[in-house]
Amino acid sequence: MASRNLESESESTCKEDVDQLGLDDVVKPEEVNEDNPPSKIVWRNVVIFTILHLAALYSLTLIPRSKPLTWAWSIVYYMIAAVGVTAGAHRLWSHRSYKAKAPLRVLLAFFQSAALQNDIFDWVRDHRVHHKFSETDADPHNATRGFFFAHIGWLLVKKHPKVIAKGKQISLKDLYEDPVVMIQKRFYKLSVLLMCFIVPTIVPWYFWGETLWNSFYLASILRYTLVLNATWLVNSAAHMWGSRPYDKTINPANNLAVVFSAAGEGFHNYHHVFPQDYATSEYGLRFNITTMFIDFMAFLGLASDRKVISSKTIQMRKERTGERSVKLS
Ligand code: ST9
Ligand code: ZN
Ligand code: ZN
Repeated sequence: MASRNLESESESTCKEDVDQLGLDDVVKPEEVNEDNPPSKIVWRNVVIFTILHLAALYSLTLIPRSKPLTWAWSIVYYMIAAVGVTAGAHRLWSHRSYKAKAPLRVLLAFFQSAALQNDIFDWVRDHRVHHKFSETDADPHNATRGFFFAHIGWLLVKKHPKVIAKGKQISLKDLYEDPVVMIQKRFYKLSVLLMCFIVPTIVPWYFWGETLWNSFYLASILRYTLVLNATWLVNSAAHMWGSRPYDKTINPANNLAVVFSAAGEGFHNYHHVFPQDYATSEYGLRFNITTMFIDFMAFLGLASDRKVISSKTIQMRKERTGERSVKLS
């Protein structure tokens, strides 16, 4: 775990506690919101997501009829896709909270394709807009429009024009300059076919004789649907329920259930206050599989420059704006 000690020389400290992407400088709703145009439903997506969730329910009936190794593989593959989103699309590419060498970036791009959540480029663009314009019309999954909209509803309707207008103001230069991101974008459909559907289905069939039917429904469909919902919970549940130790004036909250389901990404009050911290949490490795993964990659020499917020800055912020804030005398 990278040190939060002010004396540490290897990682960033108090003076670098400012997010260079400017995502901790949040725009207020009154600066963005206007009369809401009615949302236009995209029926194609409604049909696809309905079928997907029905298929996931059907997959549950196959669990007693499949091999335990297939269950284990589905869980492992859940983690692979999760890490592609958390360590890859989120902490590396959206927030640049650490640096990754080319082999790790390639691995994370493949893992991110296993999650089928749009390519890295689109994912990062929407996520940066989410941080900068949080809880406004320009926030793609604006949680002030309710749990359903923040969870899945935003993928079932046309985007609010403000999302696209404000999104054009966000700098994406670093993404254009990263060949791994641009190549993944170019071959995204192929990589999804391979990583989200073919690889998870073939492995149990080839290595331990599982039926292709069971493999497909458990390791691909059920696993994909669960990863999707765990990710969406960060946008919905963790923008509504939980504690706000760092800033009680914002909606994002620390939600322990989401911490567990989303590989350590549920410390969302912390994350919106300090988006540049590679651990997305004050508590380092605790409950944080993604931070463990990044630390392991640093141990292998594939990750470096893990940014952490100093304990002093965290404490000062807690006292100034946290839920149980204590005024300094
Ligand atoms: C999915 C994403 O599920 C999930 C992301 C969740 C993020 C969570 C973050 C939480 C923190 C991290 C925690 C991780 C935890 C992980 C745990 C894991 C266990 N700025 O999009 P279009 C342009 S995806 C600027 O068609 P419509 C765009 O380039 C699921 N510009 O908008 C285009 O321009 P051009 C699978 C933007 O027509 C034009 O606008 N994917 C922006 O309104 C139109 O773009 C799907 O199901 C922007 N922000 O359609 C696909 N956005 O024409 C779902 C867009 O020039 N998406 N533009 O090319 C869609 O079908 C459509 O996007 C739509 C909107 C219907 C939703
Ligand atoms: Zn958020
Ligand atoms: Zn973020």
